[in-house]
Amino acid sequence: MALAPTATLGPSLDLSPEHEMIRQTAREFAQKEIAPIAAHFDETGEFPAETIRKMGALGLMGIEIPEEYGGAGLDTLSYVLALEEICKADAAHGTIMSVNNSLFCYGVYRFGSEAQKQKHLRAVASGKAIGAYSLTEPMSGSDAGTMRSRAVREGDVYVINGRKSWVTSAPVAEYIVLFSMTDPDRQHRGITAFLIDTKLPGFVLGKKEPKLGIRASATSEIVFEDYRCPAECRLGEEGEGFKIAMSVLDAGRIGIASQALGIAEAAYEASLAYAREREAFGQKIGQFQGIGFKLADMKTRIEASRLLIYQAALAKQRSKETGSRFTLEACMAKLFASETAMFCAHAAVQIHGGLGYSKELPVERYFRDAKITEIYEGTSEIQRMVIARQELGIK
Ligand code: COS
Repeated sequence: MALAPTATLGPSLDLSPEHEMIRQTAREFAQKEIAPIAAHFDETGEFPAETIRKMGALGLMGIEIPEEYGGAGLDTLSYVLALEEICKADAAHGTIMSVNNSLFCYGVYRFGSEAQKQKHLRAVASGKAIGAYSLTEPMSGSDAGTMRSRAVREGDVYVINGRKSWVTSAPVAEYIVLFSMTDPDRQHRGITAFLIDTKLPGFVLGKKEPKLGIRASATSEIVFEDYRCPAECRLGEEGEGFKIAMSVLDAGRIGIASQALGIAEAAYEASLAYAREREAFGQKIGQFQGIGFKLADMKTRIEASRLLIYQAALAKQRSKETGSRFTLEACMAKLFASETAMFCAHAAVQIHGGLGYSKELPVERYFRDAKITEIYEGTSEIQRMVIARQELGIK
């Protein structure tokens, strides 16, 4: 049974030669250009502008966006394959890539006007500018409908005031998809989306978020002080913001699942190699059941994550034709893959012993980077809530 024109499912998932080529191209770039510099950028917290620029030139910053809007014109499976490879080398590069592709480009392509696509999307999808997405506020995270920032219409502008937090890429972004309240009485139905130009007056960078992991991705608060957003930069209609935010997060969650898979694989491969060579008590440590069983569980969870991610990617691809939602598939992939990343990174540190705790190896970085995948773009608790609601038919 053919599931999609671009992929087939056999006993193992057989990718088309085109998809294999995309994976190989991303892998070679990631291992040659990103893996050697990952520790430095993790240590310093600098933004890796040069490698991100090269990723843009390779088409990795707008993979699914049609070429006429500056993207690479590829499918969702291509996106998850490429992202997984980038994250295997460095999850922080993957965060920047994922936000650009899923949280910015996908939303503007799906909900933007032709003029917005020409202006905002083309620049970001081609990698010439960085895009960001801003939903969270200091007092509104999982309960995203309760935001306090306000956008008030005055003639042909919206005057925006308020503080948003945890905005990935905010310090380097040229454009941000912002969600703000236009009609507080209508609660989540009073939220509206805007395309923010960070060069305009009234946009102020707030404190940098001091993070445990993915340290090379720039994350900060942003503050709006009487920012005047032209009405033509409203994304969608007034009051449609919450649905836009949620639909875009469905896409984003597939990206985070792919990021988690990349981290899990990196942790697993390092562990496998170490278990084959390190000796204790007169034998390779992989021969001890305590290590072998860990490797078996890691491998099994990784392959199960991969299948959930590919299923979600195919569902998203189908949605481009049918308009159907892929919320369930995206949440299941993110939930399982992120918990797999944490499981594998935790096991990898343990298998490596003292070396796993040392900055001389990347294993401790995988451990720090893995944790965020269980938190951002919806915590594991939120994923379980959404999956349960979908299954129960509550929403
Ligand atoms: N796609 C389209 N529409 C969606 C949707 C989706 N994935 N999820 C919800 N909606 C719609 C619902 O259909 C409902 O529509 P109506 O207004 O017509 O009834 C509306 O949005 C509100 O949905 P719901 O009642 O489920 O909202 P809740 O306030 O209960 O919250 C959760 C829903 C918890 C799922 C949502 O707030 C969420 O995902 N929170 C996590 C936010 C997050 O991931 N933050 C991280 C930001 S990025 S770092």
